[in-house]
Amino acid sequence: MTKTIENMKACFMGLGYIGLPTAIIAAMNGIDVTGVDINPAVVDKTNAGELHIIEPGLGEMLKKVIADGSLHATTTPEVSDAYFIVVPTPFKGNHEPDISFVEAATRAVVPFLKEGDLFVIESTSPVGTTEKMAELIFRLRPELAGKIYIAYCPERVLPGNVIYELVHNDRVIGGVDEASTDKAKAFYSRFVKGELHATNARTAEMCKLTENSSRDVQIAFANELSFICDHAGINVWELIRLANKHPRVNILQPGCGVGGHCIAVDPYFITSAYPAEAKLIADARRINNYKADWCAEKIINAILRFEIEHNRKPVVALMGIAFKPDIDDLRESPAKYIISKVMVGGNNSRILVVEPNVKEHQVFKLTPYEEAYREADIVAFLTAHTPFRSLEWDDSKVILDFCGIFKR
Ligand code: SAJ
Repeated sequence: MTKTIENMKACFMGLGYIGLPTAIIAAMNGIDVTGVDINPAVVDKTNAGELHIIEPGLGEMLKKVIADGSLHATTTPEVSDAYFIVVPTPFKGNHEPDISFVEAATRAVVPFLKEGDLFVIESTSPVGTTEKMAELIFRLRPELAGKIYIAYCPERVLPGNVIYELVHNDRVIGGVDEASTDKAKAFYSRFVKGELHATNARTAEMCKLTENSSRDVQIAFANELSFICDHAGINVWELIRLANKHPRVNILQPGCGVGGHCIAVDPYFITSAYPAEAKLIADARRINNYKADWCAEKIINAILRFEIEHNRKPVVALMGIAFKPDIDDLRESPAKYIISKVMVGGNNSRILVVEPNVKEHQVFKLTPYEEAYREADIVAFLTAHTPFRSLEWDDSKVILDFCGIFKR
């Protein structure tokens, strides 16, 4: 006999930035949760009630679900009624998606599957992945064909606001058949207050890729405007502010490029599969990647010009390493890429690297932001961290404001 949703046991494969918070929220809602991660350090830390990721408010929730036994972590799956694949899907050198983690996690749960179980992929995946994993499951366990429920349900949460968004965002759920969609909807309705929109697995997979590609294209438009305005002698920030006064125009903000693990990655899952059709999406990727090189070149040129004009090397402040404002996540950051390029091309100038959201960095020696701003001849703003906005414009410095701190 299959269990009802009320007394379900769930197994989350992957305790990262999405898997861990989802496992915690499920456990908070009366589900008996096993959290699985291949990294024993993550498992030990989680069982000790300590967060290995940074997410406001989540630490107390983890302590509670560990203390009351509704969540425990392990390195191998356990018999459950529902399995969730929440592992990374990076891309390979040629921008082809790498679904090997999804496949490995699927293979790991296959021996535990039994009639009536639910199997859901949350990892961002190329179109067709859920069907592929269904084929894999039935190849290894043919007796389960037609007897388990398989669906795709992408996450949409914004790091930093995960607890709220996991509960309140609408979600798209696509099963390999209607019964699977219904079963997955019943599970998510235990803790999601947003609407649950039913579709098929391929559409749900494409929906996730579409959301992040849409944002990438919109940011590329803003970055392209920044190139045009630089040539035309127009303040791009003022331009966008004014254009956005139109009731049907909503342009995003230029920056020093697009970073993180989602927006700079997911569009490739479309362009690699549909190269003939996905022209605009591919161009947006190129524009947003080029923006970081363009910023690095601007800084290096400013350094060389300063040397010629002042007959000495400038002090250069590079403000922000994180991939977006007010977070401490430095991975896949265009700012970090720019800093590395300037370190190489900056003609041995003294370079002060600033990142107020982290205490120390393995490679860069960090300088407090006010001190760096005071000492520098050239200041490049790479990430729009809130504290930078308290600095005052200084005419004696060369200021390269790539992320709109002063909007001048
Ligand atoms: N950025 C700009 N200009 C803007 C907005 C963002 O240059 O106007 C840059 C940021 O600085 C950053 C990059 O884009 O480098 C991405 O930041 P983000 O805040 O747009 O997105 P992420 O990567 O933190 O999270 C996105 C979200 N997706 C969408 O907004 C469509 C989130 O909802 C997803 O859950 C997440 O990707 C994911 O995991 O896929």
